[in-house]
Amino acid sequence: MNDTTSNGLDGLELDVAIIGTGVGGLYALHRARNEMGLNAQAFDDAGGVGGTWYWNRYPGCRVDTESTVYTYSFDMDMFQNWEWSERYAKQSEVLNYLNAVADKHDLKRSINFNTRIASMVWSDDEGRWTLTTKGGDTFKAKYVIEAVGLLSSSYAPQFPDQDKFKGEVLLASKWPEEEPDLAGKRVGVVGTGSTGIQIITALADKVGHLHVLQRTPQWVVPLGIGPFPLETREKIKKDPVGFREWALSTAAVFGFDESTVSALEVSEDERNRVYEAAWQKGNGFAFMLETFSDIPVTPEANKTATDFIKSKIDAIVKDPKVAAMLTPKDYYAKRPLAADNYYDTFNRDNVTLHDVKANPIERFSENGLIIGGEEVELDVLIMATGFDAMTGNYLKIETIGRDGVRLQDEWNDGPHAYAGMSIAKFPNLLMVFGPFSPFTSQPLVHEWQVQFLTEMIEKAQEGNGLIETSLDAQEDWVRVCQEGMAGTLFQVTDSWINGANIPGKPRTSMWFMGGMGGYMQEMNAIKSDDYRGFEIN
Ligand code: NA7
Repeated sequence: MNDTTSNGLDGLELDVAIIGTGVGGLYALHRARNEMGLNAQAFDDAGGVGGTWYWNRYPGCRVDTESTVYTYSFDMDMFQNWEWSERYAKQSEVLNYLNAVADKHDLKRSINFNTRIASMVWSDDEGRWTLTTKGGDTFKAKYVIEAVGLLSSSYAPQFPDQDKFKGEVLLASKWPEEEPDLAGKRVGVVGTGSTGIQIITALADKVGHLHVLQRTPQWVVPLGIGPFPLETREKIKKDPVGFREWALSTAAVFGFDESTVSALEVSEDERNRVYEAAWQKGNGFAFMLETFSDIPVTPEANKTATDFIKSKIDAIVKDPKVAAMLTPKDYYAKRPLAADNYYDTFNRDNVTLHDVKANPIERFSENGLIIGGEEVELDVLIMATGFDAMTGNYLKIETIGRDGVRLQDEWNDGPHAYAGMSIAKFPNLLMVFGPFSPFTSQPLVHEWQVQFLTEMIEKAQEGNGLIETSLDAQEDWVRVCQEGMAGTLFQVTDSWINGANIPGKPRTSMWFMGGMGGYMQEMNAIKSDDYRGFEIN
């Protein structure tokens, strides 16, 4: 529903334009308009708030991070009293929550939905950005906050002859609002990342036959779906501020303390006891980070985890050939995956696993797909093929900074940014969870960054209204981040974390690896040092 006609925005003059109304954008709007009294307006391509939770409504979609840390804390009353029904909220519940926040703080009257920002150009003379919508409207803003999403620029490879296919092709990340009826149908799923495994486990007992089209298997552990733990609710109700402080003090902000024990310093029995307990409890991030400290860092430690998961695959999957196909050959160092009963799903008679690396998807036929020369008949094909992560949405907007510099050229060899929030040569342009942000869960971190960057706007408003980033500070930040990532197995294992999932995308590091604690410490030092690396006047 992208608008290509005027949105009635021509001539608008704003203090702050916010692009995106997901978790980061909504809070940025609240801060700028409600708390700082600025003339702020937000813009979203979607027909409602929610960002990634607006678009990703595919079967089985839910957070796989504890709901507790999927909550804003700026509204302490909501933080303390919001009653999540499940340990991992379903997409509909997250969307309801974000709508409830937007309604309570009366945000929607300052949002233009169905409005895509196509370009923005900085003028030094005016000290303003000129933004143009896809519909051709042009307006100005002193500051732009891009809250465009880490994982929201969909990637959907095209297979030849799609026009010949009589069935339907659905993209998981742009799922139709009206739920398609898949009951009894022959359904194919391309992709076995976080999205694919949620769809596969949700649909296996609902469709006629499920064809899983797997290119690369991934290590999957149980999620532990269940009601929201009462004990946690009590803790939050009793001391919400303390709970938030604790969550932010952990390295990755996933709602648990990361382990400080090496997998290699304990006995095999102890290691297996720890892995078994984590397997029973569920949660992919906890399996990787709460069990031992060095799984994503040391190949030998990593192997202890993959040996354990492999033993589970072999025990659960009845057909040894299928078990072998499901067993990854690379490190457990992609974004960790979790879904309940994932491996059991492949024991079902109505589920067939295809290895589309060995037998590639060649093209569509009228009745399905030709895979390795054979026709697989399908009524529906679901593409769960991921995202152009981190940089994708920034690069979709033609962004011209000082002296005609194009963002697309500046990021040709990979992104360059300072503190995950700003870019040299692009004054007054601020990002929520931009490149080189901390490698963490997002909502509480978005909130922390929005607080930081809106305080910079506050300071600029007291002066000439200009926020700039030093090129030297930016390149130092990038170097430190790259060095941090180089010491991990994430960098050498193909995934969206390093850009390897998109053909032609430069493989690069895009993260601050010092944990949230390290990030806050660094950012607080930057602030006390008169916003070192930024020039605010
Ligand atoms: P991911 O994790 O990038 O997974 C995408 C999947 O799609 C992955 O299994 C890919 O296989 C597969 N893929 C991509 N292109 C093709 C083609 N051409 N043929 C066959 N298979 C293909 O994306 P998700 O949406 O699952 O998750 C992204 C994040 O969103 C997730 O981590 C959460 O944080 C939210 P490959 O591994 O490249 O061989």
